Amino acid sequence: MAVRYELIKTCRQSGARLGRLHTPHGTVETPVFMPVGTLATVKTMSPEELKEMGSGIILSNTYHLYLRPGHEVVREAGGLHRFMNWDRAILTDSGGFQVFSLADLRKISEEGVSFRSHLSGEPLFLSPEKSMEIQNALGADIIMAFDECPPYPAERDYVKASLDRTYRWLKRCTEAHSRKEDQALFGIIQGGMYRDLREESARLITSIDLPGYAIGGLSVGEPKEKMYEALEWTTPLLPEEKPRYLMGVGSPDALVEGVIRGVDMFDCVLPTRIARNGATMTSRGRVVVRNAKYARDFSPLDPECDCYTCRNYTRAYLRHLIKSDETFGIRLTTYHNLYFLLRLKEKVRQAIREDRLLDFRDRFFEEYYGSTM
Ligand code: PRF
Ligand code: ZN
Repeated sequence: MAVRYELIKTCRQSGARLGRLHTPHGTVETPVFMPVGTLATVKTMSPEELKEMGSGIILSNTYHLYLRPGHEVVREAGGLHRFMNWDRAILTDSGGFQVFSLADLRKISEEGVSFRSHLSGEPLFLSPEKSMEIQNALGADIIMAFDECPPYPAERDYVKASLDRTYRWLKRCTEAHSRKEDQALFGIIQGGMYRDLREESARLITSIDLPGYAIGGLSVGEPKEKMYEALEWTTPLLPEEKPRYLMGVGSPDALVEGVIRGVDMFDCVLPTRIARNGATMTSRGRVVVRNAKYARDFSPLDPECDCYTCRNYTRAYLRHLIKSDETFGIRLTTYHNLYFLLRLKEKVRQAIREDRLLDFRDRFFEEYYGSTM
């Protein structure tokens, strides 16, 4: 098998899992946060910087790379790892989600999704087979099934039809996947916010033996509490010996609450996206460095952080750069935000090791959400 999950221990206080994910491009400790590199780059970060901050796996996107530069170009380059000079692990999403959030004039049928490129307007088509062809050409260590993620809220009948289709599409993905020896295909559980449908989807998807399973369709606009509830319905139905990936979720609270509910892998554009507006996550909560109150603040962004940004620059300087639209400012806030979430995951793993993740959560939330800076 291309990817193997090793469960090391579960936290006696919370039930959270500590593990290792062995991939053809190295081993990552879980729970893990995966920075998002949609267009074959984690915006403004070099691979060296990502490694320096301790990132062992990043996410990239089928939909975007299919549109530009095209998967054939990446194949000719020798695959995504060579193309972007990243020799650690990569996971690619299938396009099933992005085509619904980004493409124009989408039309869904049993065969797949026809749409127009949001870049050129060109008519295109994605299906389970096409997504596998593209992801096999990109060559990521983990590839995702082509699924349908219903919006929130959605009618029960629609969610039911969509989870059934996602299951039929998964079977087509397993047939079309041509690199099983070095690429691990993960199935995706849907089912919206309906408990019985979540359970049904979990049963269907896990009836197919795969190296890992993802939980999709969450963080699509529902209240946080509903997301945690849906997680509680789903993770107990997943096999213990396989990794669980919660797709597109990565706020600090969800990173901790998700782990407590049995999740091993997370990705989110949040740290890189908000960094571009000068918004940062620090040990005492959100700091929007763009704000006027930091104009003469010559203290580090986060006094408790030892990242490159916090060791060398002040809030006043960051504010000046961000306000002046200087790329270096974005690089510095991006570096810090990714470092913050990677460190958070490291602290979570240490708390699991020491059977005190619930205590850690309470302290962390008090410090992050309970006080203002
Ligand atoms: N499916 C896929 N990718 C995703 C999602 C999904 O449901 C989500 C939902 N949060 C994010 N990314 N394929
Ligand atoms: Zn920092």
